[in-house]
Amino acid sequence: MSSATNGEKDFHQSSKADLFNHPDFYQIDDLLTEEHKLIRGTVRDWVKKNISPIIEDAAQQAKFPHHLLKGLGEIGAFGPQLPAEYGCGGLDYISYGIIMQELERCDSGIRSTASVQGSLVMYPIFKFGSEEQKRKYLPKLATGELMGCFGLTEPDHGSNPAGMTTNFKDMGDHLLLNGAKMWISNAPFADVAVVWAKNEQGKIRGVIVERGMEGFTTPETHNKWSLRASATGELVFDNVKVPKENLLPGVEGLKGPLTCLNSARYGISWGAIGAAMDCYDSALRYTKERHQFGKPIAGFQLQQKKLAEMITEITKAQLLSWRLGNLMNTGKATPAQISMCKRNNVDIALKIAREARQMHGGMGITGEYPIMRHMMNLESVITYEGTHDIHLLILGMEITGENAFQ
Ligand code: TGC
Ligand code: FAD
Repeated sequence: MSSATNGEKDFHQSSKADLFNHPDFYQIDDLLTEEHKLIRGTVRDWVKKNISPIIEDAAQQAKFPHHLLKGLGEIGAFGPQLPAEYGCGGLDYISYGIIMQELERCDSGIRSTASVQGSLVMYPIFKFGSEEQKRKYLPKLATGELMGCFGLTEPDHGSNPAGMTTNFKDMGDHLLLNGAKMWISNAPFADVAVVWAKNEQGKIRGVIVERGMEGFTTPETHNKWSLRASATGELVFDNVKVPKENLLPGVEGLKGPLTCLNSARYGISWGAIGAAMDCYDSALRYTKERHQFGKPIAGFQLQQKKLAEMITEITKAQLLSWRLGNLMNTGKATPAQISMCKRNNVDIALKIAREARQMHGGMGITGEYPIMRHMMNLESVITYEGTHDIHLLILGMEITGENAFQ
């Protein structure tokens, strides 16, 4: 079971109300169903009540708020896009996106936990697992009774996972796993890890490793300036004996983990809009309230330019993600379309966070406002799940047919 330790009492409850209201400049709500809006309202209310009051303190203390996991499971944040027959949400991809948006509106680290659980742990078990594996793990992962992590990146293989050296040997009655993964979200407390490793033929396969298996450790990565409310760690495998039934039977090769990343990257495209909206919403309120030179700073053209450009970029990002969600729902979305959306939306969110930071003046560097936390979080979001430049190269290859990676 999870090594969860931090409870609600470990965090200072802020008395400041979360006043967030989402901008909808192009009436994009008209493109959503009543169910989508209901889901958004439910998640937003839960986030305002449970996460907003403690998130700043969690980030300042660099502690993951474990006590939120049960509630996240209850609101359907874990695997909402997977079928109800395995205890999951049975919702469409737009609903999944909306949930990621509402979580990241508060903090990218909390969205990260949910993305990893739903798209990188539950999805591969659903898509590539045996019926026994699905029945054993998915219902408990959906409620948060079990938490998972996804091990692809290694110390020497980040953007180029094909070069991984983590490997396993078939020992007859079990697999013997050796190697190490780095930068793994949820690793320090995960009960299960979906790990990608090479077999003796050099083919990449997925294996489910459980906490408690001898030789398996998950040291935490400390001193991050980003995603401080998310737990990151390593996965170290020293002659770990993994039962053969823990091998994911349904896939071989790099397309296994990359297929999972399609789902997670899509969710991040919505999540980043959430962070951008929160920065915009806060900047709009602040510039109307803050007076300098005898009037609200919102009355100065330079501030209006920033706000007008922010809402324009948010609106374009909303339309990209909405359209991509519909393509995901019909199984038509391509990896390059997903790259465009993840890359664009995280980029605009980071730029909006930087502008909003300036608009809050000195207050923008404090924990009184969420801006600096979003800004620092987004520095990870623009790097993980494929860096900004890797997504550009994926797009470049799609439109030219030429591979510029190597
Ligand atoms: P390449 O030769 O192009 O492809 C190998 C095989 O994979 C297939 N493929 C895909 N399949 C599904 N979806 C995709 N998006 C796919 N992209 C490629 C491809 O068709 C081929 O299949 P087959 O049958 O021919 O074998 O592979 P490559 O080695 O040249 O690499 C391509 C590249 C650079 C784009 C890829 O390696 C890449 O995306 N690198 C970035 C690595 C990355 O994104 N890592 C993320 C780690 S997980 C993480 O960051 C989680 S953070 C979570 C959080 O906290 O929210
Ligand atoms: P590198 O690959 O070394 O890249 C360094 C720089 O070189 C980048 O700017 C990159 O764009 C550039 N570059 C690389 N190749 C090329 C090229 N061909 N052409 C031009 N430029 C290039 N991984 C997981 O598996 N699971 C997780 O849960 C997970 N969570 C994470 C959480 C956090 C907080 C962070 C920071 C990372 C996480 N990652 C996770 C790892 C993440 O996916 C990698 O950091 C990312 O893929 C980049 O790899 P790297 O850090 O090794 O950078």
